[in-house]
Amino acid sequence: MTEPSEYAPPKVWTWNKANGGRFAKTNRPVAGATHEKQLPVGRHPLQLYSRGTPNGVKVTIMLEELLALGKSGAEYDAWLIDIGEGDQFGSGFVAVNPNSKIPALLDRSGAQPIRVFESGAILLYLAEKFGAFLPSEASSRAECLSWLFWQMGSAPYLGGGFGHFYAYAPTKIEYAIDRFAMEVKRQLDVLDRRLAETRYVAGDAYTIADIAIFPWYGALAKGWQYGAAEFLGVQDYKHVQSWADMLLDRPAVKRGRMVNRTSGEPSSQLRERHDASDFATKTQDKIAPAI
Ligand SMILES: N[C@@H](CCC(=O)N[C@@H](CS)C(=O)NCC(=O)O)C(=O)O
Repeated sequence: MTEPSEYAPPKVWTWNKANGGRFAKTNRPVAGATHEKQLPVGRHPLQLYSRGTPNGVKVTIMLEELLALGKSGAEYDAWLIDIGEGDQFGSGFVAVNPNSKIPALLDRSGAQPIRVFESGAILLYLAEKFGAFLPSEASSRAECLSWLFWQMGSAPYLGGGFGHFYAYAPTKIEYAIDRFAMEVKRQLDVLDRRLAETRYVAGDAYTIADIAIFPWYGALAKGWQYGAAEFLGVQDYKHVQSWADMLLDRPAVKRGRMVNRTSGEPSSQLRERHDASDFATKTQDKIAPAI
């Protein structure tokens, strides 16, 4: 083990902006809006304010799956929220999500707009609204919700714990990386053992549990997260690998992964989505071709 730090916490913590590391520009110890800014509103019933991160992609996959099922009420405008520039602290965004994090959804299909924040709550809201991807029979429903909430409780250890200390922290702290690598490998094993027994996470049917888990643990298995594929030995989780490949074959998953994406191949980035035809005409390679 490397030398422990000499740091001794003071009696009372104070906000030292210079210590904020990679996210210093936006991280704050207080909530609320920093500036007045209204959100744009498009023509569809559902307005999504998001970005193509794992939490954002859960919702765009769900919406594309609903549309693929023929649920036309799931038509949506996906607006890009630049969380690196602090868009999540604009007054309009904070009114839709007081927690200032993407994704946030505004359902304008009824007499009064309904706001929904937290990706798990958004998946559940959409599943109930459209009667899809959530079993109605009690035991299958319980299994689906158990895995949905497993994801919501587990991913912060993967992202905020492992990903942060392995990829983003200004210094490599062995204790922190060890602690969270162990937990993430345990989580991958939980999922791998489950997927050895069942085709989808909650059983025979594809559900919001798969839609929630894939953008985090499928992406980790495919080596897209934190440059940590070899470090975590992700190839060893064979059932997670084949489940992720199966989901990746779904056209709605392919489309959902493109929405609000701002990095990677220009042809894979549909920064805003306002119409189904945008996938063919508005990706970055088409609207901002390289010179
Ligand atoms: N539990 C929340 C987490 C959302 C979240 O952490 N969003 C991140 C991007 S993936 C974000 O908006 N970060 C901006 C910030 O923290 O200021 C959910 O699942 O919706």
